[in-house]
Amino acid sequence: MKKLNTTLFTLLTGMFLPLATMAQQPKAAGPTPNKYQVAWQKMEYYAFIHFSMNTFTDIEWGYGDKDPKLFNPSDLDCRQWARTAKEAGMKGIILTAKHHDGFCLWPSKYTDYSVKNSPWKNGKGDLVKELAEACKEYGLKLGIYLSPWDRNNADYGKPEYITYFRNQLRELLSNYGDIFEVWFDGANGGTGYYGGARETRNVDRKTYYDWQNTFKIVRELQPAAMIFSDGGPDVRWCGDEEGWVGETNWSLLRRDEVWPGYPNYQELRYGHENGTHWVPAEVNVSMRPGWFYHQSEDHKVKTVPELVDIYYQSIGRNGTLLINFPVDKRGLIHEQDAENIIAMKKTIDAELKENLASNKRYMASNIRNKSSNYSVANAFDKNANTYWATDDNVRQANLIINFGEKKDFNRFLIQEYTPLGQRVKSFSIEAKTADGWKEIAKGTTIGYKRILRFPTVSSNALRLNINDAKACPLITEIGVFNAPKMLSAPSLSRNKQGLVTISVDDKENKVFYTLDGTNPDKNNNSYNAAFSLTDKAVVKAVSFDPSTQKYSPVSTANFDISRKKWKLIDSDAITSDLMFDGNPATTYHYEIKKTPAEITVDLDSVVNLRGIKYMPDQSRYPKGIIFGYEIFCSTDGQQWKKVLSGEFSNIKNNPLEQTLNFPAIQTRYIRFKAVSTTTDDKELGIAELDIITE
Ligand code: FUL
Ligand code: CA
Repeated sequence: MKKLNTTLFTLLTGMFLPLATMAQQPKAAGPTPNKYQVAWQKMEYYAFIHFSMNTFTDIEWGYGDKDPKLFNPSDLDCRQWARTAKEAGMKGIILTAKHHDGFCLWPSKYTDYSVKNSPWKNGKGDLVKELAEACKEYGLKLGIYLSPWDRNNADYGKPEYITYFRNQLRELLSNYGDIFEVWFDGANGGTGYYGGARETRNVDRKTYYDWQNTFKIVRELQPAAMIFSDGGPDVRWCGDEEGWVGETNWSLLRRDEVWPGYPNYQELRYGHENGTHWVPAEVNVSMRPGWFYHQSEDHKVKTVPELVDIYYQSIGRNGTLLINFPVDKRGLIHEQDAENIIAMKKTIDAELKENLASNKRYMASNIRNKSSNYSVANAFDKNANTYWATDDNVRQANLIINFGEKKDFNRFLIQEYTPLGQRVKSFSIEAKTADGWKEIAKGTTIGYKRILRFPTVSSNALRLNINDAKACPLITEIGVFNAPKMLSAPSLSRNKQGLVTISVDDKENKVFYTLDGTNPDKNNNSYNAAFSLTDKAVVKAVSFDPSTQKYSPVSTANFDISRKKWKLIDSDAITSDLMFDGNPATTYHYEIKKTPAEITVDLDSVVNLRGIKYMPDQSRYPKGIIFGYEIFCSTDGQQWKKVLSGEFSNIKNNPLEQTLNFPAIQTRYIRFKAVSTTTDDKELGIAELDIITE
């Protein structure tokens, strides 16, 4: 009997204890992620590869008519892609198995328009397979991009194409192991080759693809895979291709209102607060302006500070980050792209290295049922399954972290326990000062992860205020960090008026400069505001972190005589000053009235000229780049002397600033003749024009 009693007791408590804790457990609030979405979000950061026929034809959107023989990488190495992604801290790679031009990187049974008719590996290659193997070797997951739009296929626009599309989807989801994400682009329909028809085919983006039945194929063959499109169903587009998602970012969406090609796509940047489904945002952005490789963009690889901003504007705003590598004609990630992305990863690791808030004294305004199951310590234990929670009725709460001594900090990281929904609508953080609590920064939504950046604060304590929430807040992780200052070389520019501006990436650093050619340090001129420099001078500048006494690399600018009084002759365009403003991003567009076009500049006084600097239009689709040129000089604007002629040999592929040198000549007027241009635009696009004097 006694035995039975104990057994009964154990049985009963065994039944009731979990029930008792369960009763305390918060209920889900609104839509919640499924377990695959939870696992996917933890990947945070993965690579995109755009590589296909377009790589060889130097375009972004292939028409679908190019010969498969053009696809011929010389040194293709998927292991180099995987190694780079791994070193950059990424967790997977998504490949453009088929882009809009319809060319397939795997030997699809259903078309001849694929690698099997290319010279690469004598038509025996399978790029999806090679990448799948490389990913496996490096412990990365594989995803595929299969463009719904197919500008090669003769049936595009007809019902038959849907069968073709689904057959290809089946091939990709059956033969290459686990697929973590299937990427369906929103660009659909338009002009194309279409098996030779060469016409425009528009489709009803909402109905043509019968998406629901296409999604079923993914569920059947790869149940764990995320389906990406403008409106999910599992992952949504972030609404831009620049590398950011809204500061307010709900992982919720009124999903039934959105479809691939959705016109109000800007909403996707913020999600829908009253969304009906869990559809988190993914931020897709390329290392370069284009998605595909173009040699002409070799000098436009995103810099480390730009990539760091992208990190905070995506992962730091409740998004995942999908960074694209435009693999080059060799079949490799370009060295510069690899270097910058790895440096970005190292920078972020250093910025978020030591959590100053762990193992400190905490005090919360409310703890759920006063239970240790929901204690504040749960928000500092690095365990994604435990969290600090409040009582159900709470919508405002605060938590104080007492550092025990003065600490410097400039980053705040916070995560919600999203398996029970996204709740917080507004929060702020404060630092304790001699005059009480002072606000440092604030935010709206949190979600899976939110990171705030702010100027360095020195304080003994930090207070987090949850100011509004849809339901009681559940906070799974909090971090406070002191990111080291970014010490990248300053950038220097001088405008037409002769004002020199020195800018640095980290505004908390000090800047020092010299005008005599020596390397600057903290004993030299300290830069506080733009200064006037009308003479010819070499300006050298450094950025300096007072807390570590470290310097950035030195930047040097050779400014010649000021362009203040320069005038463009034969043109009344005020915008001509755009080529004298020291800003590469602004361009003067000179309308070509007669060919060859020429522009004449009056320097206002006679100088001893020995060179010219010309920077073509730096925009993504530059206009009127000068190829063949002639330079003339004159002291009176009547008598001209030709001083140089030639070609800017690689300017189309590499549109950098060009420098021309010639024996010194006295001149007041310069005539720059465009003997030929790289395209037959009706204008010349000149970003900057400058001179070199003796
Ligand atoms: C876009 C496409 O049209 C681009 O070519 C690229 O694939 C990008 C990721 O998505 O919508
Ligand atoms: Ca300019």
